[in-house]
Amino acid sequence: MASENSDWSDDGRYVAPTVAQSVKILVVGAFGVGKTTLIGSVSEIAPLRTEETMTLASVGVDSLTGLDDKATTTVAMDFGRITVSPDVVLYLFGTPGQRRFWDLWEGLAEGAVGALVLIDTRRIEDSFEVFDQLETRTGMPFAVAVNDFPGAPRYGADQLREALDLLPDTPIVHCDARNKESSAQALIKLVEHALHFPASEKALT
Ligand SMILES: Nc1nc2c(ncn2[C@@H]2O[C@H](COP(=O)(O)OP(=O)(O)O)[C@@H](O)[C@H]2O)c(=O)[nH]1
Ligand SMILES: [Mg+2]
Repeated sequence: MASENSDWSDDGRYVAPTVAQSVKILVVGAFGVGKTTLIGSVSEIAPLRTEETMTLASVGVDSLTGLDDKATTTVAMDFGRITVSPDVVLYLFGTPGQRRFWDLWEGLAEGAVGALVLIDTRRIEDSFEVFDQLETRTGMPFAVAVNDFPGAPRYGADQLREALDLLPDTPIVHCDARNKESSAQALIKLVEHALHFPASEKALT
């Protein structure tokens, strides 16, 4: 029975009855750029995380520079959900950027309308393989979200576009992955872009 305090609005367990469209989104990026943080801050359901305490074995494989308090690394993926308008719900799949997880992308990319690529300007080069993977293996539309870490160099959109070799229409937004509103805006930018992405480009995959 519909009431002001219906189950879905109370605790976020259920999708609102007005939701007509489910959109699958990937949240990708190099190690430590804030994927788990972003999904955790926007998700209206308790995010599903598959993180394990980093062992000595991964030290040296996953660069920890600038991430002194990061003690976990995502071994498989994060999952979350956000209702962005009365009729649209986004399902978020956070995917590890490290090359050794690329096979995971194959299945996760299926049916996804686009990807939000998080970057940390202190370590832009760590993102190159993620862009490479997106462009050569999935071909899906993406938007770039610069997660503004304190003390990270601030670059203009033109500088980033050049450094990352992005197409002129690829959106670049700034966000604070810890902030729900800011993270939601980045996701909305991606969805808007993905919906306008020409079908001919999608077919190039
Ligand atoms: N200052 C700041 N720290 C952040 C931000 N986003 C993430 N972090 C921290 O950076 C570290 C890496 O974030 P995490 O979400 O685990 O990265 P992931 O490997 O991409 O999932 C964690 O310690 C976060 O608390 C941010 O926007 N600002
Ligand atoms: Mg993570």
